Amino acid sequence: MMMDRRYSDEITPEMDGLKVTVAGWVHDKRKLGGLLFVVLRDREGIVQVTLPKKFVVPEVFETARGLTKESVIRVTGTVQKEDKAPNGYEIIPDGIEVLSPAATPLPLDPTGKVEANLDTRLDNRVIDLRRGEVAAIFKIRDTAIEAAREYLRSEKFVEVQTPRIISTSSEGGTDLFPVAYFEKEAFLAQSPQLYKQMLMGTGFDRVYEIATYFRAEEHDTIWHLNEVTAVDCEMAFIEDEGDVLVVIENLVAGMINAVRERCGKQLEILGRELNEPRLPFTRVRYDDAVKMIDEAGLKVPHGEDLTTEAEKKLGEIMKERGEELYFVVKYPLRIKPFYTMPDEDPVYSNSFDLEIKGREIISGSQRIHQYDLLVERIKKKGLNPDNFGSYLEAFKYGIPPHGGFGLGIERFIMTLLDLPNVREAVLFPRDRKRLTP
Ligand code: AMO
Repeated sequence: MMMDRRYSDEITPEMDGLKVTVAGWVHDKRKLGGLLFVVLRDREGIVQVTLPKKFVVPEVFETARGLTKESVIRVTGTVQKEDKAPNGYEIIPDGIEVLSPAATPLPLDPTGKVEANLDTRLDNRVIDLRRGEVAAIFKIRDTAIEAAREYLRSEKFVEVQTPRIISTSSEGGTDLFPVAYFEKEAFLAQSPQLYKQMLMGTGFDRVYEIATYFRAEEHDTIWHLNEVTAVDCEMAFIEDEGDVLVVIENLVAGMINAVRERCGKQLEILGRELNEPRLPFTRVRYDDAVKMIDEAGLKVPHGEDLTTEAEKKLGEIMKERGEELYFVVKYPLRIKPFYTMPDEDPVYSNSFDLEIKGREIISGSQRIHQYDLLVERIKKKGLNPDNFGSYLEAFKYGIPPHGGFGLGIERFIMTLLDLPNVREAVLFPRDRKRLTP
């Protein structure tokens, strides 16, 4: 049977005299004259357990005295109104049970009083995640994903799961992790790209996946991960990429507003305030973006992808105009993946990125749905159409005009909360050097 226990925030001073059970970690222990205080921490906050030596059973007092910090305990006792205690109450115990003792010394101080660098924190992530500020990030992440699902469902998107083991690159390029798959060549999926497009030929005309992208990029930056979580969408029967932009605006605004409304406590812990997003988001053409960055004194080669530095500069320019969220649209076709639909002027493409404060969070486009053009573009990119057999096959038998995008959750959370490193937004990050924990 599950323990009958209450979270710290489910107990109030008005429950004075009531018997309760709480369970959690020993956050702190203090002695003051004939009093022993054990501060217990659970998911929702802290509870003060007060032991006046004279009034508690000697064994209970001895158990409390012997507790090491971060041990897991269960306490049963009586609620007592106490203005000086956190939340206005304390618990006078008549039983303390050690469910799991913690060894000493601790590899990391979970109260955060002793500062530790990110590497040490990630090495000891289980203990690091006990800290309120760290846990708050993941509650917010959970809420953002929950809101994404709510919005997409309300717009009739169907949640799907596509293969994580694939036989060919979906994004072009060589950033693939090989997998030993019997006698065949296989890789971890860079994205669901080819599968979500194929699904557009099935009748499921709006799909999304909370996907994992595996990217074998050798970057070692505050901004790159080798394992990414994304909200990955595809929708059919669009006129052009403009229809996709509207879905993104509502999706992103929905995610931000849900965090604003449901995560007040977590935002307060993190000391962050979020502005309500203003719709529609401004669309800046790639050409204009390059011009603006150029005029601000940073040279960007026209026709190339925007560097991190260039994006940052554009973010500063847009911020001066009061815009934190904006699209960059109509990138040169040359720098976009083979599946991207060319613009009427084929130098450009029906592609876009969503930027938040100078950082790319989303990338997407209208896709090519014409078989011949797709084969031509694959060849033009120096890829071999034979490697795209079953994908190309789907385009022979009726596939509607479609488009979609991928939203990187970690980058979204990082920029939204102004975190200094994208790794802060992953429970157990995978990067160039890190494979454990
Ligand atoms: P793209 O490769 O631009 O597009 O990825 C989409 C979004 O995923 C996130 N992302 C990353 N986040 C952290 N570290 C990385 N190494 C990393 N790589 C990508 C970013 C990025 O905007 N198939 C297309 C999407 C589409 O067109 O539907 C794609 O994968 O937030």
